Amino acid sequence: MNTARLGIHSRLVHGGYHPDATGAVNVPIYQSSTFAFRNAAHGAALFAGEEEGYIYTRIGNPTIRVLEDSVAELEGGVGGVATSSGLGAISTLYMALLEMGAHAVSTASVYGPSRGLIEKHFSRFGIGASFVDTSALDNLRQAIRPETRLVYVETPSNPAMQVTDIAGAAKIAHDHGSLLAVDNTFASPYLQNPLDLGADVVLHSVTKFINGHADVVGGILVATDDEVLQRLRDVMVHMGCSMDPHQAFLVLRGLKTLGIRVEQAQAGAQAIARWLETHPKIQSVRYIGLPSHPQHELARLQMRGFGSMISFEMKGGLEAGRRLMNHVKLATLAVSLGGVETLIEHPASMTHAAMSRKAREAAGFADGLVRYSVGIENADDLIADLEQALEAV
Ligand code: LCS
Repeated sequence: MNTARLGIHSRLVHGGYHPDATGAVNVPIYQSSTFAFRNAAHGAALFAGEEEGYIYTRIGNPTIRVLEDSVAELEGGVGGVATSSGLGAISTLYMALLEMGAHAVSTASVYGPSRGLIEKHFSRFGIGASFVDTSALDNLRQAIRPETRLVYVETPSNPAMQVTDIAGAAKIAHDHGSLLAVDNTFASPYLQNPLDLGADVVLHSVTKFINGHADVVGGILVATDDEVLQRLRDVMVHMGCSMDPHQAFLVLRGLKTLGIRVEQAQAGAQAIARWLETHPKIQSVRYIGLPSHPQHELARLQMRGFGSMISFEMKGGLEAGRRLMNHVKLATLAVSLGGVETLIEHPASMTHAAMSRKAREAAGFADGLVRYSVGIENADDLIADLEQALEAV
């Protein structure tokens, strides 16, 4: 059944798979590393490349393929490549699109290791990168060089919550012969479809909203062009960062409820952000659903909702933030985000600790910034939890 014309919740439930010959309502976990070729004993002498089919799970697997097709359909791409982690997707992207001497321009406030991967590792192979605040397109325009091959944007960004104009970034990239890739992890395909706005590749850490249950690490890339998709798959297969069938099964289970989870979590986030903004111990709140957010209008234009990630700064800076994190009870002090449970963390000492303070400040977040990933608990309970923790600060 073609689900393309159905509503988003129907597409989330039915996209990519329909009961097979056994009638199994959910895709079976094809937990097999290798797949038999049909040989003469089975009536046909067909070997690799002579017929369509699965060969080896690192190259492709029926359970993983359903996840790839489902996310590709949701993102409006020609196909997907699932990976063992979000970083696996990002390293596949860099490796596929950059060569010695090439240059990338990236959002400064990306997930720390997405930046470290280029600065620490790809730089050893003669690949350069500039990290700029892409929420102002002029910065991106100025950072482009003749050898720029990739513009890499994370929007909304982690943890500064900056929003980049995807259509504008696509135009700048394309005018300079570069491709645009967007890390859509914070928005999820439920809220934002970068390929529809002109991006060439979209990627996710499916560890976050797409899976949504904090029990799987995984990633996925989706492209608009068959040739780019083949390059991505070829690199993934050679680097060996393939997903596992059981991992894919769990992500598919989470994907079905993406819409209702995001709706519940973002309603909570809106209420919590508004409440935080009025609290005397809070210096500033960055939630893209608040009119005070500098890119609130842009987010309204390119997204279908504002999501459930909030960053805020305490009046007492780092120490006050530490005390807050020590006193929350319902929210869990942990890295990661996008799950059904609310998580709180301190980027400067946790997710973005490898960046220098100078780089963090240039990326738009100070050491006192606290990141709060709203889950699907009752907003009243989360507010009460924050209230008692703030009293202890
Ligand atoms: N992209 C974004 C926007 C992320 O937030 C993360 C992980 C990744 C990519 C990498 O994905 P992974 O390999 O972990 O599946 N972000 C994390 C965070 O903020 N806390 O812990 C992980």
